[in-house]
Amino acid sequence: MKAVFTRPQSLTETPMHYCPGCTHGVAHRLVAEVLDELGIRGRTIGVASVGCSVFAYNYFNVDFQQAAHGRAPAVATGIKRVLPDRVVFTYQGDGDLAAIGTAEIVHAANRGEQITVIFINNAVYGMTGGQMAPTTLPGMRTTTTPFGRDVRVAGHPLHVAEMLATLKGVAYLARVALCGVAHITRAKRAIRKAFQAQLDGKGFSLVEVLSTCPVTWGLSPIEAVRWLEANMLPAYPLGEFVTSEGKERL
Ligand SMILES: Cc1ncc(C[n+]2csc(CCOP(=O)(O)OP(=O)(O)O)c2C)c(N)n1
Ligand code: SF4
Repeated sequence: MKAVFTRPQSLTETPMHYCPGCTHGVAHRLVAEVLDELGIRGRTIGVASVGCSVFAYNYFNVDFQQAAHGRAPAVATGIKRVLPDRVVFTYQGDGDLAAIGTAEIVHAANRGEQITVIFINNAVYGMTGGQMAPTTLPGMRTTTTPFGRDVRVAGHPLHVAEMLATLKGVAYLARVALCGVAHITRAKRAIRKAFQAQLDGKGFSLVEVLSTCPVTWGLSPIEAVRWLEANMLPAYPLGEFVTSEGKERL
């Protein structure tokens, strides 16, 4: 019988703990498929952040290091500098990367560290109950903005991809979304290019992945995907912001 669906070698058989409909699992699978296809599983080291993806080390079948909240790019920098022949990536949520770890990500990108960052933007702090994150949309209700995010009080959403795209150390940078097959296919292509940039020694690479958090958004999995399409896509334009070839289509 022809196998049409198999588990990537770069994922363990551990059942994931994510809530139904959460796209963390989709993002994990895309990263794992890319590691398999590039043939780099045996020399890849992941760095897990704090947040819902804290247990990523249980799911990826590669060596993993846990970092304190926001510090994953600094830990990844150390690993890569000591072991330059390894492929090093971080997997971070928006609370982790864009709030507590803002300094780490900016400086790692600016230094052009040869690491790859998978940045999950689900517009909230998922693990701790759905508080406002830097990426929360204006007017969006969260547990700390129960009447909707008021930008006069809470500031404007942070556009991480656009912000980091201005830095010279960045070799590849894209924003993708996990809503629908076409978007997921493009997301995988971007993740592959990000790892390839590291393999080619070109510098820092990052893929911002617009993701769902159905539980803290208070929506069903399908409603959450539609909400992402209707609200996050207009606020966070997709595409490649930095490539070695200049701007191009995914
Ligand atoms: C230094 C530090 N500050 C705060 C926390 C509490 N904390 C754990 S997870 C989390 C939110 C993570 O949210 P995000 O990074 O958006 O990831 P998600 O859970 O949405 O995937 C917070 C604030 C912590 N563990 N360590
Ligand atoms: S709380 Fe949100 S981000 Fe965390 S596992 Fe559940 S759906 Fe996913």
